[in-house]
Amino acid sequence: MFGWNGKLLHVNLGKGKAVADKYDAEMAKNFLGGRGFAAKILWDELKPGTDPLSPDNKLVFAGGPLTGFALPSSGKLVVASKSPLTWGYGDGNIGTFAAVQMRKAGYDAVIVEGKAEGPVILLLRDESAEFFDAKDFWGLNSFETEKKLGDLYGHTVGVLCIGQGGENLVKFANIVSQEGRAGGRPGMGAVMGSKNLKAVVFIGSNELPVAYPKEMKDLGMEAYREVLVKPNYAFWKREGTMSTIEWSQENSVLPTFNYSEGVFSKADGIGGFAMEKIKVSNRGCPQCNMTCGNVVKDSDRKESELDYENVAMLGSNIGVGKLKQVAALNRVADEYGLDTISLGSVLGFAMEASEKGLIKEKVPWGGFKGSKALIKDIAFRQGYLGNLLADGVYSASEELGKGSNRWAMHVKGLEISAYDCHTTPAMALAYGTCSIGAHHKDAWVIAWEVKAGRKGYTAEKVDKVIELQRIRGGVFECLTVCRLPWIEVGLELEWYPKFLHAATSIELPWQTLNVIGDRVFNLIRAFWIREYGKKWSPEMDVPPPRWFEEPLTEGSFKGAMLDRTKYDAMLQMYYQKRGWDERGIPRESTLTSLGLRNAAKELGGHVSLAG
Ligand code: PTT
Ligand code: SF4
Repeated sequence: MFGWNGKLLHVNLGKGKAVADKYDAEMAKNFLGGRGFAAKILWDELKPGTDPLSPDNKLVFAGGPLTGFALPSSGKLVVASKSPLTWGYGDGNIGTFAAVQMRKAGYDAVIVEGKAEGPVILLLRDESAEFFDAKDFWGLNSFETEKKLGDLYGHTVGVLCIGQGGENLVKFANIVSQEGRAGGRPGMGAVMGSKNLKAVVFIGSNELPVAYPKEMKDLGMEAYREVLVKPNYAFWKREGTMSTIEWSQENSVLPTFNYSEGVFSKADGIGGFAMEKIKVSNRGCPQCNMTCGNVVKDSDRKESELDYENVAMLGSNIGVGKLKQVAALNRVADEYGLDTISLGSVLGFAMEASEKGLIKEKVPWGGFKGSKALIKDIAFRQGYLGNLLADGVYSASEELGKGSNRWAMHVKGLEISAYDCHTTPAMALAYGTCSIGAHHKDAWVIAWEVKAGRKGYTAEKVDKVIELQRIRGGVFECLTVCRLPWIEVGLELEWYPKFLHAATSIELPWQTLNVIGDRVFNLIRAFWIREYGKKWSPEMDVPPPRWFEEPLTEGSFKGAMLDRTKYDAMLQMYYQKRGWDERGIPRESTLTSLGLRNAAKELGGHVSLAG
């Protein structure tokens, strides 16, 4: 095989053993890598009903056939597991040297299972796997952990680690790398913590197997050049994702006060232009010439790397209007290894609960010091409120009751990323049907919808959501390369089959890639249904009641909200186009036509499948 290493590594922490397995070309061609491999491995190897925080759960690190080559933005890694937050499929995509080093060590994926007796660090150096006592590391934050490991092994090795959030099993703890890259929103850091795994260090020294080395070199150089000459490149380097704050504010979709509004009176203070004034440098993922991490000095004079989602969720959504303070909250989230989106959501939920008198703790909107203290309580599961919020917003609303589920902002248990959807039905559908719960990664349809017109609940919108789910949630997640060169500066999609051909010698036109996207999407859907069985319902694909019941009270869309009857009709249209029945369960014929006959058989043992 070219492009792929053809090898997976199974690591059992309980036994202190690592075993390499070969996989066949069929798996490579059918699932590509990254999310595709993770979904296939978790489907095949995980027993339904497994407790996500038990030793039986598996944590997958997976690259794709382009990962690590000198191609635009190819230093990404999928981290996946059964999620402790949602009890469904969970994953994230992290830019890290670990991606490159893992592939150079000879593996396309590493699967970690079992639980070490005490804190452990896993060192994967080419073919060897070593397990180190991590007692001296346990309790360190993610920055301290990386620094200490860097001092030991060099600062260019690949490190994935957890902070105290993961150690204390906060259900939205994520995995951190390179001081500010973070991935695995649905609690992949907690899964790592439950296994007593503080960090994984990857060191690889092999050449990646490439089918056509010269073609690969030339294409890479050409594509990097192409990125540099795109008209939006210079502005992207200045602001990265941060200009989305101004865009969201202008279009009334900036999550504000726990998603009750779409505009924030202090948005100017936290936007891209405000960020430019305090920016000190750019950081980025390996193999990337778009380096979009905006580093600023926060109010504690520490460095903090800002992105749109971090700033909207820890800014407007909780009423904080000073960027340096937002940056300080973002920095502690990175140190503890907590997902900033879920964190901003649970903080907003607590502020609203406090305002409504549902909890005795005082948590005022916009309170910076209080928020910082509460984040620490969450990371260490301290006190009633810290512990309550550490389980995520769904769980907190179940515990509090009193109608708080109407404004607990999640889908399937995963907190919603930073777009208010009172006025955007297609984006609401994208959240409703995303394969990990409410995330924008599969279909960031809102930019298109705002231009195309927000009002309708149309077939065209359903088609657009599916098209984006194929490309973004399917192909980019399986190739495991960053999608931003395409979305943000316009590197044409036609480059990717060419990259694949140079790496693997296989011709996979977009039509075939889209089928792979659908295969993976359906397998992940099957995973959710297998887990939930008879408890599965289309309600799980519906965003929270707030957007259907409480109209916006400010901005140019004052009075607007979603229509539940129309949303339900659009959801049924979506199911039909996907080849799913009215419950949202893939039909047997759909799974079979995607080459998932065995999955259909297995799923049929859990729920009845329509033909
Ligand atoms: C992603 C989610 C996002 S999406 C952001 S900001 W974004 C938040 N970043 C966090 C952070 O930082 N620290 C923290 N403690 N928690 C955070 N949670 C949030 O996580 C990220 C970039 C971004 S920045 C985006 S959109 C794109 N995402 C990609 C993707 O999903 N797939 C892909 N093929 N390419 C992508 N490119 C872009 O990557 P999750 P990163 Mg991320 C500080 O992790 O779980 O996927 O959730 O990984 O290396 O930081 O790159 O406006
Ligand atoms: Fe990483 Fe940004 Fe480059 Fe994507 S564009 S690879 S997120 S630095």
